[in-house]
Amino acid sequence: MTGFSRRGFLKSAVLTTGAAAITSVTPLPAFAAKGKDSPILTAGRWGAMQVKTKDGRIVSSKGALAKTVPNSLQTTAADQVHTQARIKYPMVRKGFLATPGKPDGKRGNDEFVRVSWDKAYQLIHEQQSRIRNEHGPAAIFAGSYGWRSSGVLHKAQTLLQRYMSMAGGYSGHLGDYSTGAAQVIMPHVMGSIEVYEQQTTHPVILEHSDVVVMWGINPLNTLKIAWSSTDESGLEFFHKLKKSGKTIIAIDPMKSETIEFFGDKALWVAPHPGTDVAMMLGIAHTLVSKKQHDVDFLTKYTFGYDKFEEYLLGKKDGVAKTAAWAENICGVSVKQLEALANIFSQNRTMLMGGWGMQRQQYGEQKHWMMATLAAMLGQIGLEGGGFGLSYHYSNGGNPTRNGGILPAISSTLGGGSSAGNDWAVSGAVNSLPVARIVEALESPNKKYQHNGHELSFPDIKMIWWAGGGNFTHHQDVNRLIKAWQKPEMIVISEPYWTAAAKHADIVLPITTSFERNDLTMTGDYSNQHLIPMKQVVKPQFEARNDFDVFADMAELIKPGGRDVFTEGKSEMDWLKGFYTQAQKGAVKARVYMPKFGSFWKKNELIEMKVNKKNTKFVRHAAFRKDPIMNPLGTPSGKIEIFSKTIEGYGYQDCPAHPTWLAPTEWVGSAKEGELQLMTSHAAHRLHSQLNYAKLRELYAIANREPITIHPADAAARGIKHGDLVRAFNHRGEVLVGALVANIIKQGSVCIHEGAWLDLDKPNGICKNGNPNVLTNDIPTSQLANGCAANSSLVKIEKYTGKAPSLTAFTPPQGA
Ligand SMILES: Nc1nc2c(c(=O)[nH]1)N[C@H]1C(S)=C(S)[C@@H](COP(=O)(O)OP(=O)(O)OC[C@H]3O[C@@H](n4cnc5c(=O)[nH]c(N)nc54)[C@H](O)[C@@H]3O)O[C@H]1N2
Ligand SMILES: Nc1nc2c(c(=O)[nH]1)N[C@H]1C(S)=C(S)[C@@H](COP(=O)(O)OP(=O)(O)OC[C@H]3O[C@@H](n4cnc5c(=O)[nH]c(N)nc54)[C@H](O)[C@@H]3O)O[C@H]1N2
Ligand SMILES: [Mo]
Repeated sequence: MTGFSRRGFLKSAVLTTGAAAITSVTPLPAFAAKGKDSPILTAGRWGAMQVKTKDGRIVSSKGALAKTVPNSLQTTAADQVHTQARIKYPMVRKGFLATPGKPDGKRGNDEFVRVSWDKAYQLIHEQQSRIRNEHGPAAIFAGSYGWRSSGVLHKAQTLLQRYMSMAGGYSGHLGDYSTGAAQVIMPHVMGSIEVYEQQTTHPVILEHSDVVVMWGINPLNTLKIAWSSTDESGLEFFHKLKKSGKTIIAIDPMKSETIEFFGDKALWVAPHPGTDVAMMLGIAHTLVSKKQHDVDFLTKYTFGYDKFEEYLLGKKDGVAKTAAWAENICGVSVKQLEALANIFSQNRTMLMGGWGMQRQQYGEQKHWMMATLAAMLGQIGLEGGGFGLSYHYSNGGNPTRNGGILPAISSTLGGGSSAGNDWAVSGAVNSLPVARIVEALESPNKKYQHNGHELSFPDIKMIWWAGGGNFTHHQDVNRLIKAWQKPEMIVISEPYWTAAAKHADIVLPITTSFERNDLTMTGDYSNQHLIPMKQVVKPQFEARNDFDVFADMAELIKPGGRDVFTEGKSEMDWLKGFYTQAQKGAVKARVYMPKFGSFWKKNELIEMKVNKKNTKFVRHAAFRKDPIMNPLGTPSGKIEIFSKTIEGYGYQDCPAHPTWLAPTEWVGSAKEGELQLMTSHAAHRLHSQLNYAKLRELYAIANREPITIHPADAAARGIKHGDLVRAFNHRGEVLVGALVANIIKQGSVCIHEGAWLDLDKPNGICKNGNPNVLTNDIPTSQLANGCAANSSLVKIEKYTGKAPSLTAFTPPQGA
C-alpha cells in the first residue's frame, strides 16, 4: 500500500491527442516594458499573480489572469514575505541545546537560541544518525503532511523524503486529511477514487443539467485555490450557473458564502451536520415507495442493490428508512424530502458532493450513499446527470487541455548513473494513516486495522515536518501537545513561527515561493496554463530553500551526497529540465512552447490548447455505454451498493452497504447546552496560511476568529453579535468572536479551521480560536482511518474576563 499522491491522479486525468495547431504564449501587456520595478509574473495556490516590488520589498500583488471574479488571496504577497511572523534565523530550543536528544517536557514552553546553519545541520545529523542506529528507519517520521507552496521543484515534503531515502528510510503517511474517508471507500464502490478526478464538464452541465444540487459544497471559498495553482475557471462557472435559470438546491447546515451568493436563485435546505446519510435514505425510501427509482439501471449497472433495499425498507431491522424516520434525524421535513425525491427523479440532476460531510465519524457512508442515491436516479454516465465529488475543488469540470505537462521532482532518486551504485536508497518503511499520528505517538507498535489490513504503528523517536501545519490541522491539539513531548528530536522547516515551529526543538527558516524560482501548471485537471514562478525578492534574512537545506544535509550523510540529491543540477537546471519535458508533450499536441531561455526571460505564461472532445467529457459515460467492455474497477465491474470485500472485513463501524450510523458526538447526542461544532474551510486563507495577513480584518470579530451562532442559541446564552465567547468542552477551550446570524442550523456552531494556536498557558485557552483545540481525534472508521473533525460537541458562553492579548503571530522568546 502506498499513500495517494494528488499529482499522480491528476496526471492520469490528462489526455493527449494530436489536433490542429493553435497556441498562445499569452502576452501580458503589463510586462512589456521591463523596468526595474515592473511587476513580476509568478504564482501560488491561489493562481497566477503580478507582484510589484520597490527597493527589494514587495509592495503589492494581484491576479494575472483575465477574469471576472476577484480572489482576495491574490493580494497577500507582501504580507506573506514581510510579516513579523517570519522565522529569520535557524533556532534551537534552549533545553534541547543543553541536552540534545533528551526529551525534557518543555516543547512549546521554552525559549529559543539562534545558531548558525552549520550548527543546526550538525545537531540534526548527529541525533538522526544516533536514532537511526539505535532504532532503525521506522523511528524517523517524515510523513510531514501539508499544503506547503505551489511549484514542481520546491516541494517541501517530497524533498524531505528524497533526503530521508538517502539517509536510510523513514516512516511516511497514507491518505490525506481532505478526503480520508472518501478516497478509501470510493474505489470499493466505483472502482476509482472520484474525489481527485475530472468531472463531467462545466459546458455539459450548463447545457444538459436541469437541477444542480450543491450538497455540502462551498465553491465560492474552496475554488480560490488549487493543488497546483487555480486556473480560476471554477468560480466563473458558478457565476454562470447562477444566471442559468436552472433549479439550484443547496444542502448545507450553514448558509455558506456560496448560498449567500446564489441568493434567491437557490433553495437552501439545512440538515443537521452529520445526518446526510439519513436524509438520503429518506429520499431513497420515497423513490422506492413511489416507484420513482430506476430499476433497469440498478439491474444493469449495480451490484447488491437488493441487500441495500432490504435495509432501506426495514426488512431486517424492522425500521423502514422512511422520510418521516429521516426527518427525525436530519431535521428536514417530510414534505421537503418528498419534494427533493420528486425533483431529482423527474429531471436531469447532478449531485455535487463536498468533503466536509465525510470529515466526520463514519464519513465513509456519505459518498457511498450519495453514489447509491445517484444510481437509484439512474443518471450516472448521462450528460449532466449523476454525481461528482470535485466540482468545488481544483476547478473540477474545466475541460482538460492539450499540451505540455510539467513533471516534478520525486521523493525517489532519478536513477541512472547520477544516483551512484553505492547508495542503498530506501523509501517509507512504515506508513500510517495520516490522521492517526497522535495515536501512533501514544501507542507505538500497536496493531490496528486499515482497509482490510492489519498494520502496526512505528515507534517514532524523531519527527521532521516540512511544509505542513499540524498544530492547526490536527484534531484535539492538547492531546497532540502531550504526545509531542515524547520524541527525542523534532525539526520544523517553515517560513513562519507557527505553533508547530514554537513546539519544535530545531527550527529552520525557509523561503516563501516569492524568494526562489519554480514552475507550475494551473488547474490540476485542466492543465490549462504553464506559469513561470519567478523569484520576486531575495531570500529574507537567513531563509534557505528546502531544496538547498536537504542538499546540504545529504552531503553530511557522506561526501558526494549533495550531488546525488541534486543529481548535479542547480535550481535553474531542474526547471529547464522540467520545461523541456513539458515541451515534448506540447509538440505532440502542437502547442508552441518557446525555448526555455526566452520563455523565462519573457516572464509570460503559456496557455494550452482547447480539446473539443474533452469539452464534452461525461464522467462514467463509457461504463454506461458498454459496461461489459468498460467495467468499473470493482470486483463485480459494477457500482457496488453492497461490497463483499467490505463485508469480509467485518468492521462494525463500516458495514457492507451504506448505513446510517449515529456518531458518538452529534446534535442527537447533545446534552445540557451542547452544540455541534462545524470546522469548515475559510474564505480568506488556505488553512493556517495567511491567518496573519491583513485579510484577517475582513473576518475577525472583536479581533478573534469568528464563531457562527444561530440567534436562538445565542439568545439562550445571553450572547450578542460582537461579544467575546468562550467555546469549550472536556478537551479544551478557545476564545472567539460571536457572529450571530440566521445562517446556521439551530443546534450547531461553526469555527473555521486554520486559526493559529495561541494558548495562554499549557492546556489553557486558545486566544486565537483554533477549533482543533475542541475537536475529537478519532478515525472515521477502521476502513479509512480518516480525519473526523466535524463530529465534535462544544458548549459556549459569553466571555466576561479581560480580553487577553493575541500572541499567535508573535515570535517566541529568544527569536
Ligand atoms: N477541524 C478541522 N481540521 C482540519 C480540516 C477541517 O476541515 N477541520 N481540514 C483538514 C484538511 S482538508 C487539510 S488539507 C489540512 C491542512 O493542513 P496543512 O496543509 O498542514 O495546512 P497549511 O496551513 O496549508 O500548512 C502548510 C504549512 O506549510 C508552510 N509552508 C508554505 N510554503 C512552504 C515551503 O515552501 N516550505 C516549507 N517548509 N513550508 C512551507 C506554511 O507556512 C504552513 O505552515 O487541515 C485539516 N484539518
Ligand atoms: N479558500 C479556501 N479554499 C480551500 C481551502 C481553504 O482552506 N481555503 N482548503 C482546500 C482544501 S485542502 C480542501 S480539502 C477543500 C475542502 O473542501 P470541503 O471539505 O468541501 O470544504 P468544507 O468547508 O469543509 O465544507 C464544505 C461545505 O460543507 C458544509 N458541511 C459541513 N458539514 C456538513 C454536513 O454534515 N452535511 C452537509 N450537507 N454539509 C456539510 C459546510 O457548511 C461547507 O459549506 O477546500 C480547498 N479550498
Ligand atoms: Mo484538504
